[in-house]
Amino acid sequence: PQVTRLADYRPPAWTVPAIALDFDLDDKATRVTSRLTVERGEGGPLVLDGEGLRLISLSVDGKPLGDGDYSYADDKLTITLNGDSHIVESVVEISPIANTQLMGLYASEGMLCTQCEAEGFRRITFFPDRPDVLSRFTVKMTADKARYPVLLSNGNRVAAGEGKDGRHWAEWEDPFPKPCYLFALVAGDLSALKDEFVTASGRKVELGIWVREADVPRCRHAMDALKSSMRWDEQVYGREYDLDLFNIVAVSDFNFGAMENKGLNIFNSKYILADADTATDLDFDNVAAVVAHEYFHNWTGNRITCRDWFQLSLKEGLTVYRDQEFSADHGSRAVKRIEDVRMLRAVQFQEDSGPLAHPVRPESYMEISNFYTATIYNKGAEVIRMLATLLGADRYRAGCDLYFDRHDGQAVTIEDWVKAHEDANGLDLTQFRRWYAQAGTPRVAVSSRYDAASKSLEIDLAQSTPPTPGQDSKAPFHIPLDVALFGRDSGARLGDPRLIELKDSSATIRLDDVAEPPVLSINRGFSAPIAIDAPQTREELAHLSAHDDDPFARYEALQRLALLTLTDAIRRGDEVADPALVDAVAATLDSGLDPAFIGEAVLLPSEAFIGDQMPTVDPDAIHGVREATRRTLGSQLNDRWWSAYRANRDNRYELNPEAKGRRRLKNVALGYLVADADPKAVSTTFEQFGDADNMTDRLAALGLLTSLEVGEREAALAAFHARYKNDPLVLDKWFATQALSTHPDALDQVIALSRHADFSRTNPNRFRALIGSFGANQPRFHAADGGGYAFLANEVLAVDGLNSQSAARMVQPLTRWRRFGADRAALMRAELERILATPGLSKDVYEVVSKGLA
Ligand code: DPP
Ligand code: ZN
Repeated sequence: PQVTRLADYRPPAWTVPAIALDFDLDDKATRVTSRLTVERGEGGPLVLDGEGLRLISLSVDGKPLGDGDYSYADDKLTITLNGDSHIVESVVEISPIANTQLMGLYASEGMLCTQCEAEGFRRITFFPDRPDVLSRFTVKMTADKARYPVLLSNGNRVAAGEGKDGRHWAEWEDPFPKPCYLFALVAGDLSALKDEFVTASGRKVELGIWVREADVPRCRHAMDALKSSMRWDEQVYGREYDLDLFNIVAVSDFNFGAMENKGLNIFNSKYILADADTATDLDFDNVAAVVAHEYFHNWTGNRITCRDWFQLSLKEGLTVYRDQEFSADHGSRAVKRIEDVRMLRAVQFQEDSGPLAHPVRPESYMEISNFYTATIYNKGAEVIRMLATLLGADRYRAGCDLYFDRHDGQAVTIEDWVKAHEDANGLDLTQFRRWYAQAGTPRVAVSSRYDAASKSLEIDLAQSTPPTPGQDSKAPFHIPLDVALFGRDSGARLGDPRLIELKDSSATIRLDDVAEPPVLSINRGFSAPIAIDAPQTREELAHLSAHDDDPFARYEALQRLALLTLTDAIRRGDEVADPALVDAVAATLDSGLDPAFIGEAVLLPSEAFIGDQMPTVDPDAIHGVREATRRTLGSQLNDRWWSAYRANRDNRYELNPEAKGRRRLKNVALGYLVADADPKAVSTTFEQFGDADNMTDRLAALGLLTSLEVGEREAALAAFHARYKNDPLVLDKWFATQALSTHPDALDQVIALSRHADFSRTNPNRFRALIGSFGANQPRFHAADGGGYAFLANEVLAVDGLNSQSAARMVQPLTRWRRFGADRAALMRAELERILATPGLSKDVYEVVSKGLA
C-alpha cells in the first residue's frame, strides 16, 4: 500500500466552491447525481476520488464525456480541463445494503445513513476527498415515503414535497462551506425528542434527537447534555451555535462513537440512549461527554477544520480537552481527572511504548483510519491542557479567541493553533511544539535534598524519552510540573504550590523558606503526561496519600504505593501484601472524603499498568500477585468494606454525582469482599444482582459473579440474557462481561460465545464487546498455550473482509509481543505472520500488522 506523507502536502489543484447532490434512495441501489462547480487552484488535471462507484454518466459543462475524455482507475477519476471554471456532473450507483464497511452510505436496521470521516465521501460520489476543499452543499433526497418518512441532511430544510409511486422528497441546504467529511444524510422511520435552545444573542435553535419511536424516552439525558454543552461553550469559550437547527440521529451499526457532521450529528446509539434500567452511571457520563464532544466540534473542527489528516489532533485533541473540562465542571473534577489519567496510562502509554507509537502530529500513514488513536485524541488533549496550564486561564482564552477570529471558515494546521497563542500573548512556544512532533512518553527522574541549616530544598530533575519508530533520539520537552511540599512531621502544606518549567535535559531547582523537612508532591493533577521516577519511600507515599490537599495527588500517591508493593512482590515471587498499603487503604476509607473519590483511590493499578513497569511482562505473576493483594485487603479490612457496603446499600436509585459516588464505593467494597471469598459476600452479590433497581448495581454484581466458580454465575448470566435479549446495548454488556472475566475457562467461554446466535461481526459494538474486551483481558488473552492469540487472529481474519476498521482495531494487542517473555512473544509473532501472509488483507490491517512486526 501507498504511504501518504505530510511533507508531500500540496494545495488542491482544483477547488469546489459548490456541490449539488441529488439522491434517489434505495437500499439496494441508490443513484447519486452530483453537480460540482470546480475552479482552477494550483492547476493540473482535475482528479476526483471515487471508490467502488458504478459510473453511469459524466459530463462537463453539459457535454457528455466519452471513454477517451477521462480515466477512472485506482479509485481516481481524472479529467483534463482547459478553462478556469467548469461544471462537472456525474451519475453513479451505489448499494447501501452491500456496504458492510459502514463507510459512505449504508443501511442499518432499515434506515439509511452516512459516515464520511475520514475518507468515506468517495464511496458516495466523485469528489476531491480531502479536508481542505470546502464547498457549499445542497442536497436533494427522494425516497419511499413509507419506509423512509424522515429525510435529513446538513443545515436547513428548504423544500419538500410528494413524488410519484409513494415516494417523497426533501431538499436541504447548508449555508456554511464545509469539507466533504462533514456531509451527512439520514433516511428512516424515526421519531424525535424535540427541544429548544436560545443562544446568548437570542437565536432560537430547534433541537431534535432522532431514534426509533420506542427509544424516545431514553433520549432525555442526551438532550439535557446537549443544552448544557451549548451553554458551556458560550460561557467558557464565547462560542455560539450558528444554525436554526441541530439534529442528532442514533444508529445501531457505527464504527466510531459519534460523528460531528454539520448540524446533523450521527451517533452510535450507545452514546445517546440511557435510562436507569439499561445504562450504568459510566454510560450516562459517556453519553454526556460524547454529546458535548460532538457539539464542541461545531467550532473546533467544523467552523475551523483541518488542512490535512496529519492535523487530526488540531480538532480532536482540542475537542477532547474541551469535553473533559465540560465534564469536570458538571461533576467531580478530581474523579474525572483520575478517570482520564487512568485511561491515558492504560491505552496511550502502551501505544507510545510500542511499535505503533506516533507523534500527536504524525508524518506518514498508509490508512488514515488507523490514526484515530489515543495519541491523537488523549495525548493531544494533554498537550492542550499543558498549554492552558503554562499560559494561565486568561492568556489561554486570548489565544483561543485569536485562533477563532483569524481562522474562522478555514482549513488550518496545528502550527496555526500554536501561532495564535504565541501572537496573542507575545510568547515563544518553539520548544513546546516538540510535544506535537516527538513521540514517546518522557520520563522525569526526581531526587531532592533538604538542608535544615538554610531551610532550603534542592530538587534535581532529569528528563529522557525512549526511542520510538523513526525517532532514535529526542530533544528535551518543555514540561510543566506542578509541585507542592508537605511537612514530614506536621503534614501541613509548606507554602503555595508552584509550577516548575523543566526545559533542559536536567535542572536543579532550589526552594527556600522550607520550614521543616518536606515530602515532595510532584506532577500534581498530572500536569504533564509523563512518567515520574522518584525514589520515594513507602512512608512518604503513605504520608502524601493521607495529607496532600490535591485529591489527584492523593490518589496518585496511593497508586504509587500500591505499584511499589505489587512490583516488589512480583520480583520476589511472593504474594504478601505490604502492611503499609493495607494501612493507607484503611486511612483512605476512613478519610471522610467524597465516596466517589474513595471508590477510585482504593482500586489497585490495572494489570496492564503494572505490566508497563516491568522489563518483561509476566501476565500470570501479575494476575496472581494482584489477586492475592486484593484478597489480603479484602480480609484485613473486612469490617470496613462491609460498613462501606451497608452504608450505601439501601439507597433508592437517583442520578446525581453524590448518589453515583455512593454506588461506586459500594460496588468497589463488594468487589474486595468477593475477592476474599467471603461466602456472605457471594450471596449478597447474587441478591444485589436480583434486587437492583438500576443497571450500575446489576452489572457490577454480574461482573463479580462471572469471574467466580460458583453456581450463581450461570444463574445470573442466564437471567440477564433472558431479561435483556431484545436490547442490543445491554446484550453487548453481557458479552463484554464474559470476555473480561478472569474465570479459568474464560477463553473457552469466549470461543463458545463467538458462535452464539446473538454474536455478530458486522455490528461493531457487538464485535468489540466480545473480541475487543477479550483482547484487554490480560490473564486470559495471554494464556500460555497461545490459544487466546490464535482465537483473536482468527476473528481478525474473519472480520477483515466485512469491516476492515474493526479488524485493524482488534489486532493491536498482538503487536505488543516484544514486551513479553520469549515463549509468548514467539506465539504472538507467529499469529501476526499468519495474518500478514493471508491474501487479500485490507490496507488497514496490513499497516498495523506490518508495523507490529517491524
Ligand atoms: N470525529 C469523530 C469524533 O471524534 C470521529 N469520527 O468525534
Ligand atoms: Zn472528535
